[in-house]
Amino acid sequence: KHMITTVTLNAAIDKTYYLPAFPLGKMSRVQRFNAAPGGKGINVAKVAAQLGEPVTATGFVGGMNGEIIKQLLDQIGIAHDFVSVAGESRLCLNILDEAKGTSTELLEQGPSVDEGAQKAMETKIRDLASRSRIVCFSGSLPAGVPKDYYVGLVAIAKEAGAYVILDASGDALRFGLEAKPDMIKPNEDEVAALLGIEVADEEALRQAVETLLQKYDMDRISVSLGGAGSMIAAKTGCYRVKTPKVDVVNTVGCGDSFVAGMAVSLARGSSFEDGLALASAAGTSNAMTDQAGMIDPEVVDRLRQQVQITRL
Ligand code: TA6
Repeated sequence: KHMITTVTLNAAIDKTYYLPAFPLGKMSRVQRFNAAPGGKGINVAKVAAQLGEPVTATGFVGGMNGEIIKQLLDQIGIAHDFVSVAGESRLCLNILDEAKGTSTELLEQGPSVDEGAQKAMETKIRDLASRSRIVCFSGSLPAGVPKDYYVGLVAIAKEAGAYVILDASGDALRFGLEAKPDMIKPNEDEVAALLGIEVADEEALRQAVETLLQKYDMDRISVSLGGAGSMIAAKTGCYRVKTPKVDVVNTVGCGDSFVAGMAVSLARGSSFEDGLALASAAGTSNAMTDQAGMIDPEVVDRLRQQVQITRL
């Protein structure tokens, strides 16, 4: 079994507007836009598929937007197995101001998920995880589910024998940690918040991630440092990863692309360092494209050879 399953509890249509300028309080006509199936887990699925690994996307979808999300996934050949809910899946809008190079995200709340659907998801995860090597849970929790909803789902996936990646933030991450996922991808602020400390510099960050890793008996913790690369703690030590400088077009979805690279390398049984290079290259390649969850496999191949990994 080497399939990857991605879980997006609040699936979305990611709509990107490309504007030469974005004057606030003024009317703009949108000449160029793109609509894609999105939400963090679906972005992970798209990038894993582009890297050539079999993947199944699950999560909650609802209404016409839910139908569109499934159709868009069909069009790009990604297998999916969602739980349907009442209400309408959300639209996540990313407005790229091409002059300023800024990205403004407007994320709808999405549908509320009732108890019946919550239970149905537990059954779905049990089934998919038993056939998967890796299960990635990504993104915020939808309305209607308890704050600790990830705890039960992560536990089910682990019991079924899958390697579990949890990419969430705030309470969803804090509670989810109790089920001891194998990997998490918090940012610096989240690391500080989880431990209730301040993280002033990279040395403090190293100590903090190592503490977290031991506390929850995890396999690895990756902390993105944006254009400066990332830091990753694993059982064998802590590493600083530097990625090559590139022309950044759109950073939305870089974290998801990193997770996808990690999941692919774990599914393939690659070495730790090769996996780290692939994940970092996938994240960087995503930043060079104008769509979230989009990479260029040839660029990834070139970049992964330029990723520098130093043991701290
Ligand atoms: O990581 C980027 C992104 O996937 C956007 O494309 C958008 O769909 C958003 O995240 C959703 O994040 P959330 O945490 O609310 O699921």
